[in-house]
Amino acid sequence: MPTTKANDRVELVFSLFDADGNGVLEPEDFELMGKRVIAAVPEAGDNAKSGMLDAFRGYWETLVRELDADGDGRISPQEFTATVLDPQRFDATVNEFADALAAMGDPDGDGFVERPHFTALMTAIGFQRPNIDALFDAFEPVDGDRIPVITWADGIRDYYRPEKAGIPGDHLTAGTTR
Ligand SMILES: [Ca+2]
Ligand SMILES: [Ca+2]
Repeated sequence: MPTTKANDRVELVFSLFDADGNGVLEPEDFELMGKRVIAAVPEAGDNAKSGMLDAFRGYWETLVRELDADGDGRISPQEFTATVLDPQRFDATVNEFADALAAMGDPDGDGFVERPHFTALMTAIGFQRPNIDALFDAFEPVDGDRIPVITWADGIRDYYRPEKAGIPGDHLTAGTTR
């Protein structure tokens, strides 16, 4: 069974992915969020930016293929909850997304994500500042207030694992649900 924490994490993701706030996920949400996210790190390379947009589109395509139970071309909150029941269907998509987002956070390509880039990207996705700060701290930043790219990418993957609780990503849901 998914942990309560995993359910909280998925509920939060739904509310953020619904970028236009109309209560359902559609392709427009993913275009909107993709544009916001690439605007958050203007100095990122063109490859990182196009990879990020592709990852958002790929995310949507996987969601609608796997979860649109009533076939209306949109994902309702109820349809979305199935992501935690059968997560392996989303592994490849989450991997691509995690790598694309982490790459956006490392525009100089040194293998580390500095706090200002992390904060800008997570703010663009829609997370709240105290949660973002707590998550970055939980990743145990090293010299220069930065974290390895892989730490963040792995953290994103863990976020979607239904069996996980007590992970850094739980800092993102603190104070946002119930
Ligand atoms: Ca929407
Ligand atoms: Ca639907």
